[in-house]
This record gives sequence, structure tokens and C-alpha cells, in this order.
Amino acid sequence: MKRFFLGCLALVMLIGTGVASAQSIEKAIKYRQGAFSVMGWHFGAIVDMIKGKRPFDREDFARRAKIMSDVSFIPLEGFVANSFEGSTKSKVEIWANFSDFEAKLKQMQEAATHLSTASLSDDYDATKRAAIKLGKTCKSCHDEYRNK
Ligand code: ASC
Repeated sequence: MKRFFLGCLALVMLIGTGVASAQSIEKAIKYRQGAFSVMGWHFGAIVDMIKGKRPFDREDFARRAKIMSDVSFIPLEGFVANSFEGSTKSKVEIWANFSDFEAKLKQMQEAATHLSTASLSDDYDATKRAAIKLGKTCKSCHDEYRNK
């Protein structure tokens, strides 16, 4: 009887842990999606300014580029183990090639930092090139590691 209760207790604890980790995975997914959503918001405005769909305002552009560069360092921590299960487009390949994934994120961080610096100069062409380069780093990761 005692063994039966101990067995039940162990089972309840095991299920409890499983539920807790599913919850912490969902939290991590939401955390990183929040960061990507902030970046998407500002990059959308940056692209619109470059395309002439929105008036080019150097100060506003630089403010957004600074946010991009700061927030680019946020998502990595949210790619916790096994967080390809849940409400996410992240492919399982991220965890199979984690160092390559990290390298791609780093390229994005460098490109965002470069854009932020360029946007403080008066060199519009360099700023535009830096924005295009940043967009390419977004795309290269999405092509490989994000489900459609
Ligand atoms: C964005 C956004 C992306 C990238 C990508 C760049 O604004 O939401 O996912 O730019 O389209 O190629």
C-alpha cells in the first residue's frame, strides 16, 4: 500500500514537472516573440521610410534603429531547450544546429548595431545599405529556421 502511494506521488510529481516545463516553454516562446514583434514594428517603419512610403525623418529613423540594435540582443535567451513545441514557427532545426543559429542571430545583432551607428551619420546611402543588410540577416534566418 505504501509503495502504491509512493508510486502515485512520484507520478503526480512527474506530471507536475511536465506541466511546469510546458508552461515555462510557452513563456519563453512569448518572450522571444515579443522581442521579434518589437523589431518587426520598427523595421517596418524603417523600410517604409527607405521606400518613400513614409517621410524620411532622420531623428525618428535613428531612434528606431537604436531600438532595433538594443532589442536584437533580447530573443536568444528565449530559445530554451525543446521550445519548438507549442505556439511557435521555430523549426526543430534550430536546436539541431544551435551554434549556426546563434551565429545568424549574432549577424543580425551586428547588422542592427551597424544600422544604428550609420543612422546617426548624415550618410543616407550608407544608412540605406545598412538597413538592406539588416533585412537580409532577418531573411537568412527565417529561410532556414522559421516555418511558413
Ligand atoms: C521585417 C519583418 C521581417 C523582416 C524580413 C526581412 O520587417 O517583419 O521578418 O523584415 O522581411 O527580409
